[in-house]
Amino acid sequence: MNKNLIVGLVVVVLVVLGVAFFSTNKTEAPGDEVGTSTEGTMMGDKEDGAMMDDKEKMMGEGEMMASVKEFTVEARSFKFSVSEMRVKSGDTVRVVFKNAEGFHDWKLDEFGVKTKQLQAGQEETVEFKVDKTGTFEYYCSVGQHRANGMKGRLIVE
Ligand SMILES: [Cu+2]
Repeated sequence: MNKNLIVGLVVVVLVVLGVAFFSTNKTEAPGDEVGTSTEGTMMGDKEDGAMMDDKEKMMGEGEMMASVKEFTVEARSFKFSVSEMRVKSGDTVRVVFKNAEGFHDWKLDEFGVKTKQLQAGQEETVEFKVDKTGTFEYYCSVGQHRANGMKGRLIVE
């Protein structure tokens, strides 16, 4: 009888403890979930932060790449005032072409740019983006002007 009573008590105690443990676990469980989701949010924030950093870096590089290089080229018979232009790939090149004397134009085949053929005193501005590296020759396409020295080099690095 005593044994059974003790076993009974132990069972009751175990059940009570079990219920207490279960309910404690139950109340802790939501806390754990909150903790996990908070971690998740924090990780999410970190990822967002990293992505923003990357975007900022890309924008920074983009801004550096997207600079406009302007050259004023004066034409005379038979030469250009600028015989060499150095730019970086990705740059936008702006050529302010001023014809000081004679009848001339400014042409660059590889990038498909050219001014109209201008009378003395006229000027025209052309703008183009360079997306390939190399050395390209610009020239005057009037008559034999190119052969006579009206040419120059655009160097894209
Ligand atoms: Cu010319």
